[in-house]
This record gives sequence, C-alpha cells and structure tokens, in this order.
Amino acid sequence: MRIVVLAGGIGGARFLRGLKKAAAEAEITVVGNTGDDIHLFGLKVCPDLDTVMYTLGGGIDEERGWGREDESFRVKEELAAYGVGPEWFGLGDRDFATHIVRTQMLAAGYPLSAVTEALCDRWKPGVRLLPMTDDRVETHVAVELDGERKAIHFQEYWVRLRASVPAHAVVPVGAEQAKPAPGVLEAIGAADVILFPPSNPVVSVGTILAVPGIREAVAEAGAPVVGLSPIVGDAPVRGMADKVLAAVGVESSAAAVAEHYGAGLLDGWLVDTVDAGAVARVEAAGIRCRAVPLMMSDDEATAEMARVALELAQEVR
Ligand code: GDP
Ligand code: FO1
Ligand code: CA
Repeated sequence: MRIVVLAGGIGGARFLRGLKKAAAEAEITVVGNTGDDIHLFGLKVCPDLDTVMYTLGGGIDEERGWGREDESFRVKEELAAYGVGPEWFGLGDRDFATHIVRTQMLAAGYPLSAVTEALCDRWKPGVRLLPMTDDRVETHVAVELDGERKAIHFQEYWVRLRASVPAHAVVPVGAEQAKPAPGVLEAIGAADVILFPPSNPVVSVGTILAVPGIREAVAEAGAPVVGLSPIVGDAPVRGMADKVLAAVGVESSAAAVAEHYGAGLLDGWLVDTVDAGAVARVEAAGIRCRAVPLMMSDDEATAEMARVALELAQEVR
C-alpha cells in the first residue's frame, strides 16, 4: 500500500510514528511543510522537516517535541556574548550540525529535496521525506505591533511573541511562484491513500496545499483522502491553530476545519470522541465522519488512530 501524508512538525511527526506501527508494510511518502523555514546566522533551518526526521529517526527531544535530545546551547550562548541574535530562537549545538550540513549542500547547488534525502541517509526515518518544494517559501503573519500593522516571520509570531498579538492574515510568501519538489505530484498521483495528520490546517497542511499543483493533485487523486482533527473540544491540543484559524476566518472546531478543507478535498474526517456532536455537521458537508479517541498519548494510541483512518479510507473509496 502506498500512503502519502501531508505533514507539519510535531503533530505530523507523532502521527507518522503511529502510522508506521499501524501499517508496517506500507510505503509511506511524507510531503513536508517548508513554510516555517528560516535563515538564522547564515544557516537554513527547516523546523518541520527536521521534526519529522528526528522524531522518526530517534533523535528528537521527546519532551519539547522539536530539536535534538540531550541538547546543549553553548554556541547560542557564545553568539549572544557577541551580541548576535536572535536570542529568542533556541538552536542547540547538535541541531546546528544539521543546519550547517544543509546550508553547505545548498550552497554547493543541491536542491533541498536532495539535501533532505542526504540528511535522512543518517536518520533513516523509514519514510520517504520530501519537502513540499525546493523553492523558498516563508510563512509571514500580519500582526498589530505597537499600534502598527506589519508582517513578521511565522517563527517570530509563534516563538518570540507566542501568538500573543492578534493575527490578521497568514501569507505563505513565495508559494505562488513555487513548484512542487520532484516526486511530490507523482507520489500523490500514485497513492492508494492520502492522509492529513492532525497537523495545523493553516500553517502546515494549508501551506503545503498553497504550492500550485499540490491541492489540485490531491483533489483529483484517485485515492481516498482522510484527515484527523488537530482541534479537540474546540481548542488545539497544542500550539496556535486557533489563532491562525481565526486569521483566515475559520472557527476553532473540528467541524469547521473539515468544512475549511471541504468535500472537494476530503473524503473522510476523524474527530475526537468529545466532538461526537460534530459528526452530523461534517457529514452534511459531504465528508464521511467518525468520532474516535484522537489523543496521541503514546505510539499505540496513535497507531489505533491511524488504523481507523485507514479503515475509513477503505469505506469511502
Ligand atoms: P507543528 O508544525 O510542530 O506545529 O506541528 P503540526 O502542524 O504537524 O501539528 C500541530 C497540530 O497538532 C496542533 O494544531 C495540535 O493541536 C495538533 N496536535 C498535537 N498533539 C495532538 C494530539 O495528541 N491529538 C490531536 N488530535 N492533535 C494534536
Ligand atoms: N520552538 C519554540 O517554541 N522555541 C524555540 O526556541 C524553537 C527552536 C527550534 C529550533 C529548531 C527547530 O527545528 C524547531 C524549533 N522550534 C522552537 C519549534 C518550531 O520552530 C515551531 O514549533 C514550529 O515551527 C511550529 O510549527
Ligand atoms: Ca510547523
């Protein structure tokens, strides 16, 4: 079975760990979000690709959910001693090596997809990890700061400001001119099942779908498309999905996220049991829906979510 997953960082990565357990024989291709990417200290950092790679490869800091386990921050401290920031972004010493290798390969002319493959040669995530695009895309958030409206990088909005200021718009800068990375459209076209993990619908899955050709390929794919809600009981399990959903005019609820993707894209949708009341509304939108436990408390609970998603895919095909 060929499974394609459009994934962000932590939510996508944890789901993938369960999916690998639920479908050990499957060939899994992950289309990763690169809209969170940022250039810092002359280095290219790809948080969501790295979160997937480290999580599946056994190098993640489990508690934080991002960055390397057993990490230290001495380089960051030394940079700060020179007055060189940003001090609000926590790049660890072990993580730095990944960004140095990536930046060096990009400078030598390799596309991000080839660099990601090379990094995965070390981590062996057990999935094929493709960036959504080899082109530069950066998610910016329009905010009100000190009475002034301005656009800031998504990482500044989330990591520095902790989404504490109202977001008026979310813009994947560069997406319109971007092309899907090699293999992305082919994988979607050849998939038996396409899954949207419980990733952020705006700044993760939404950004991937904003690359011209990807949304169309998913909508026209022969394979069933099934998603899992990142919103449980009208709030994100973690992160700022409620804030960025508000910025795009979508209410923070499992049903509203399904309607936001729409029946043109989704065939099936899983909501948590606490949102069982939303099933009828999702089905009225033409999307098959079931309510099951959606908390990724451990790999077995997550594997069970993945099994139900694959069953629902069978039902709707
Ligand atoms: P990010 O890039 O690190 O923000 O990760 P993703 O975009 O892949 O996933 C973020 C989303 O995962 C958030 O909106 C969370 O609500 C959701 N999420 C995290 N843990 C869980 C969980 O255990 N269950 C569900 N249903 N959603 C979760
Ligand atoms: N998230 C934070 O909340 N604070 C950080 O200092 C931070 C550093 C960081 C470094 C590398 C990396 O791959 C991820 C990192 N993240 C950090 C997580 C990440 O930037 C965001 O949580 C996601 O991009 C949100 O989708
Ligand atoms: Ca992300």
